[in-house]
Amino acid sequence: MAEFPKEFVWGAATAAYQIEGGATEGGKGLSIWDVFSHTPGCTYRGETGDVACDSYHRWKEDLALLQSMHLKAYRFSVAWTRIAPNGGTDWNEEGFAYYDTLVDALLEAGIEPYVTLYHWDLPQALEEKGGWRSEETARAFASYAAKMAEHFKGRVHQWFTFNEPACIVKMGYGTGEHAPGLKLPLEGQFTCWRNVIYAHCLAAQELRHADPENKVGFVSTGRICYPVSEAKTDVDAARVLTFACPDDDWAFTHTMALDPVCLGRWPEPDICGPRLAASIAAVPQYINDALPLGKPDMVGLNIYNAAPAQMGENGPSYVERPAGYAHTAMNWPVEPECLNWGPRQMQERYGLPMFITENGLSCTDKVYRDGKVHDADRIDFLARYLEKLSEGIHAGADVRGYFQWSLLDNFEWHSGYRERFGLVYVDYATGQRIPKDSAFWYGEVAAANGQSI
Ligand code: IFM
Repeated sequence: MAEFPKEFVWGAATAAYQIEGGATEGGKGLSIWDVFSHTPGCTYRGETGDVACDSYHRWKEDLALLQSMHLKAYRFSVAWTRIAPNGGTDWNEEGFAYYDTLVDALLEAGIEPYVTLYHWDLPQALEEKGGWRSEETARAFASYAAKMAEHFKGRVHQWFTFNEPACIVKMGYGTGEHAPGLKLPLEGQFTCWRNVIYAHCLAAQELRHADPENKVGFVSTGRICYPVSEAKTDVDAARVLTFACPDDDWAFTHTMALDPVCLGRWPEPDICGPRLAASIAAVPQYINDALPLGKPDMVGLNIYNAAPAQMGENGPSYVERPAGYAHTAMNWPVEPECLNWGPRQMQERYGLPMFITENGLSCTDKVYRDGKVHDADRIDFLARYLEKLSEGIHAGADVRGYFQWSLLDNFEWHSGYRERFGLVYVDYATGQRIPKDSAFWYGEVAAANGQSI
């Protein structure tokens, strides 16, 4: 049994490059993902987002799906290159027109748009001038945010600036698994990091300036550790491991994303590795001065799993999962406690309203002989996770809403179309959408504000 606050927001999430297609239509410019996915060897089977779910043309079907699930909120991202094809201030009217139509139709249907301004598809023209290695990109992002806020004033009030700096920086500029595919040392990655944070702060100021009613959010992902027992020692151990930022594992932490924007300062040196601490100490003063501008009205948390932890003889330590532990098609562990302890730990440290901006799983979904998609694994996963989220809320975490990742099966970055995360199955050959069993189930959950779980 799960219980959620009365005004709890139930939604689903997507991102532009993963669903839209229309890669060269409507005056859109090239993004780093257009270039990266077309570079041999960079994605699974060379797959690209050129067509993806074709939502650029089929968005009405997607809207109907949201309505059929009784969802009152849709988190989607805007392709920066539709609005500013070269990343500058040559605005593209056709790009605005596409999102105008979508936003107006959502509002008409009583579905609130939660707009993410950056879900990884940097204009290639900006990458060629240094990408996130350059502060100019932060300033370009702020101009884009200002223009978006002005254009959508009165229609969009919920804005997330960035989705997951960990993936933008670590995977894009560290391991090179994501666009633009660079492999910089820690110091170079940190320059990108601080520029993303700076961009958020400048953009937050623009969004608020355009309309004081705008709510500004920032979406983080990273390591969460949960205690193996309620004992205070284990609870403390899990918290320490969640927020630690060692040199070999600092990017996938909520600390590095949320301390600067929520607390207006970087993590303390004693929880950072020495190279990271040195990079933090060298941040230019004007960036540090801008941090307080970035304080979000809502913290977005993308939470998929967590690691068990305890207080060992030598201090906080990880606990090995049992043999044969449950995992998803993508091999991510199934760990419902993440939605209980994650938000509680974030509540303690940041004390701000939160949204679960992503949660879900990939399954080996297929169309059965009866023409339906029976994804019992997804239903079981979501029920377990939502029960734990409800527990976390009752324990004091101020979580205002939940966005399922994802509305549709879509282009899963370097994994191409191999992973299916959707509530709705997409036949990529035809674009046909088939709501999975979980879509019907989630629709009932949303309609009953979680009480059907
Ligand atoms: O598909 C991604 C999304 O773009 C960002 N968060 C994680 C999802 C699943 O990998």
